[in-house]
Amino acid sequence: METKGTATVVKHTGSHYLLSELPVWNPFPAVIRGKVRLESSRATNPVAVGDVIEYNLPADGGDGMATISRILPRRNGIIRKSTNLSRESHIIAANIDKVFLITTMILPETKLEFVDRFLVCCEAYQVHPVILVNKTDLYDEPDLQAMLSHFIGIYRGAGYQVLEISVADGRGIDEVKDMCKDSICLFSGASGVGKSSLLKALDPSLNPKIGDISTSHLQGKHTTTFYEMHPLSCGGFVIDTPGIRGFGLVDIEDEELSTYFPEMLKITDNCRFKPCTHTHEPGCAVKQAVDDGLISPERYCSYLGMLQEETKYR
Ligand SMILES: Nc1nc2c(ncn2[C@@H]2O[C@H](COP(=O)(O)OP(=O)(O)OP(=O)(O)O)[C@@H](O)[C@H]2O)c(=O)[nH]1
Ligand SMILES: [Mg+2]
Ligand SMILES: [Zn+2]
Repeated sequence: METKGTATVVKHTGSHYLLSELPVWNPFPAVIRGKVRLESSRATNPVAVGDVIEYNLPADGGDGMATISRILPRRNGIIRKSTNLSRESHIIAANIDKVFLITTMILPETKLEFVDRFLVCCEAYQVHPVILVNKTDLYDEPDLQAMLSHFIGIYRGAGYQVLEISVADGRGIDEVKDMCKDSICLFSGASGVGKSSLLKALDPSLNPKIGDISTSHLQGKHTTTFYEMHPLSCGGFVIDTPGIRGFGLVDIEDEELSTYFPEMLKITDNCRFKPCTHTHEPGCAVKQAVDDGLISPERYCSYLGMLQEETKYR
């Protein structure tokens, strides 16, 4: 007799998966035999960490490995294009309660365009983002302080939650712990920003691999290479991910793009033309808000960049 069950994918390493019957932590291996695909998906990896799946487990012999037989409908999913030019998309994770975008002002420097693209994807896929600025122990110099307050001003101004933390001196760690409780969270950001270090700070009994910063490139070394979920002793689950380099936008139409900028969405009803691309149209409320200093020029600039790129690659 076969056993059947429902479990969550907690790790994905190429062809193999680890499953656990959350909220119980009992990881066991599984494979996919044949095709298990979500309808209408162009994804290169059809099953992602966080997916809730049905599995079969043979009672006698075989390799004793569970087989994933069905993916249950997703609540949400973080998807990105493998490369800018590619039509293929890649599902990073599914059924996420909260995404922490971990950023740093230096070692490495997080670019605003990167943050904006990431946030657009969160909005598009209906995942709640929280921005963490890590390594605040390093920002004593006045120009770094200025950079930090500029950064925080932009994203709080756009309506996002931004928290200053330091794994090195413990600042903000308890707040992050509280936010992780009773939920499935995902850590994302460039290599070297401290995703795995933060995980370890939240639960010292965990032992994720932690890298260092390359002295020549001042960037991380892509230490974490798998998508993996970890149970926190304080409650909740965190998915640690490999550092991401770039972030292509998937399937977002020009007219739709500004709806993923919350500060633009709020006032777009006031534009004279509907729909309005907020580029050349007279009577545009968004352009007016940029002129009036109510929308940050950096965010607007990122918006224009994304519009252009979408056109270029379509
Ligand atoms: N000064 C300082 N260094 C930190 C802090 N947090 C992490 N680091 C250092 O940053 C380096 C990279 O940390 P990781 O945790 O491996 O970074 P990651 O984001 O997981 O990187 P990838 O796995 O490559 O994506 C390590 O040398 C950490 O010790 C911090 O708050 N302050
Ligand atoms: Mg890591
Ligand atoms: Zn407009």
